[in-house]
Amino acid sequence: MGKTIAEKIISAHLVSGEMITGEEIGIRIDQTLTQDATGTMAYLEFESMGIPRVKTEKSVAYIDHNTLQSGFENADDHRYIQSVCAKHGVYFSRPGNGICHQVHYERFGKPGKTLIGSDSHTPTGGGIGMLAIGAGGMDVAVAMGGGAYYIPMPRMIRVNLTGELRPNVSAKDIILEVLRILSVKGGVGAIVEYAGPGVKTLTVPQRCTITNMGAELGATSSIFPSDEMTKAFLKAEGREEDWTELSSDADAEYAQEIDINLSELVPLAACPHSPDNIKKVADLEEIKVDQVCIGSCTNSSLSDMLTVAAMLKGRKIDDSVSLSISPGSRQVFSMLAECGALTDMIDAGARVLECACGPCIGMGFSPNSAGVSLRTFNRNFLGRSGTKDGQVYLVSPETAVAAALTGYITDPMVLEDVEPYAMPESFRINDSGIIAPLEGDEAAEAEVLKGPNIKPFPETHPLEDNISAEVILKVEDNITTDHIMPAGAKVLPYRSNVPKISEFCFEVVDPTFSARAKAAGSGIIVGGSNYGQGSSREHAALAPLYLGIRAVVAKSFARIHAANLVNAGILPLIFENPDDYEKIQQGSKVEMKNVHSGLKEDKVILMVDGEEISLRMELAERQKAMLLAGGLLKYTAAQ
Ligand code: MIC
Ligand code: SF4
Repeated sequence: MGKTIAEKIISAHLVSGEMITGEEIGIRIDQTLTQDATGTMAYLEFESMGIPRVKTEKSVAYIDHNTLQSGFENADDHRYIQSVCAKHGVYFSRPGNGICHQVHYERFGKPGKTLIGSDSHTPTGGGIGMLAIGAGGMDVAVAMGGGAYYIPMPRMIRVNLTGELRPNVSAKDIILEVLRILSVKGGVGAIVEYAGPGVKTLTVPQRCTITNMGAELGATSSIFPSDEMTKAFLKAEGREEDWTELSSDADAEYAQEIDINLSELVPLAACPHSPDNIKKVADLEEIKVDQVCIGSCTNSSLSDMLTVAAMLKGRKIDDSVSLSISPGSRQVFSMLAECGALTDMIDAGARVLECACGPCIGMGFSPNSAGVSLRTFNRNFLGRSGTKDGQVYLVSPETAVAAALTGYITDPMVLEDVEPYAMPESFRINDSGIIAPLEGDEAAEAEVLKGPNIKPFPETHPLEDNISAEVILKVEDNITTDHIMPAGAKVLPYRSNVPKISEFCFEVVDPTFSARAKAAGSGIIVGGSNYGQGSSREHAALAPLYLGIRAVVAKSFARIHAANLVNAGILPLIFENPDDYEKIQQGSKVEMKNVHSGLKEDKVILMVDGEEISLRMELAERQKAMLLAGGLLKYTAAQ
């Protein structure tokens, strides 16, 4: 039988398991990336393994999230990451050099290679034909140490693209259409491959917009073939030698297929507060807009920025709208400056921000009260913008500019056509924002600098045989890691300080959660389906761990979060019968006996108010051993 692109890469990197859908496989990892908000933990975890130098082909640390330095905390964390990277063989991308995913595909990504990153949008790299997967910081630490990365073998979804996008319709509209069809749960356990004649009409940056936001499908990854378009991109980046051709076999088999005719697509928007709440932009035109933000790892490439500049050129944004533009990388920024496009943006009234995540992670630029914000980003979860009642719509750069100019949500197809972007023959290459690690004695003698904000990893516990606990919180379907562990300018500086950041755990859902959990000493959380979707932040497991959470019982889990729970030694359990969700209330006292023997049968009985509820486990043998050892770090140390 023929293979899909992902199956080819997996089979070339397989170190354990069989490629049977749902079975755990271990794959060798060629490259890793971290960003600063998850990176401090990942490097503390790497240091605790006592391995002098990373064993990957390339590992890169980016500083792009916590770039607002309103106290010593973020600056201390940046200095720690820089020093630990210099010592242990990791390339360091300085603050201001750009957003990790954008810089990584520009400067480091290679078709056919495996990449894991401590950020859920790592699959962006699938746009150049990498198998790129988001993971928890601990998994990245283990991969840097040469360990394999474990996932359930994904099923394969194929999206057949035909036709060609019309003017002012964008790659963003393609992924919004996929989200409309599949929803935020539709990609769980899957790799989404893009195929068909429409593929060759899409440039690498357009492909990366699509693979980036594939994270919102819950997918393990998304991938495009590596073809002439990929070759031209790598050549323009001065890296033609990194190109290899990659495509699926004609007789490869897929679990599901979707057809999208690009010629029929129209501008779309993801309405508040979920990336799959999709409507046609043309149907939203009465809505007044307060703020427009252009950028993020989804839409900050040179092509996106040149489109934006062309639409703004010689015009002025509406007086009622505040517009921010964050170019994705120093390369993009400097090329905008060089060709004058930056001037067009500034003259039109944009506030040009640093090349960083910025407003996407609530680092400034929060909208006004109940403000409508159109963003070219990938997530619009409740409260993520920093304004709890902010109304965030996710749109293409074209739709974003149309709103900035008119003050209302406006279909860009009614505006003048934007000239299609032609990729330059060569990009401006200046890697001065990337610092290579030290070598030899210099590395061995180098000091690692830790500020007072960096606190040790919280204590994990071997799984108890009898768990008796209170239900501290009961939540609904689609709870995101932004609900569990909010980000934003106020909270992010404590990413290296779990005791402190735990005070904010579930703040948007129930501000009393943290204090109640701590007082109870031992608790469980009850969730609905797709619990833990979104960000890869392992703090969404570490904070509950610190607050005494022993298990999470849900209808279903998102992949990265479920893995993070196990890594932290917290037991994820699934209702055998989803209707039993109704039988457990917040505040109930529950008991689970003989959990250890339950591990062997993948099930356990939970007693609540004299009733028995059957729970099942979806755990690989390795994960069971990890839980018994008290999490991934203790398990790895014991090996
Ligand atoms: C996000 O987009 O939610 C983040 C912030 O990049 C996270 C990582 C984090 O929380 O630090 C992600 O996507 O994994
Ligand atoms: Fe940064 Fe936003 Fe991308 Fe996350 S989604 S990496 S916060 S730009």
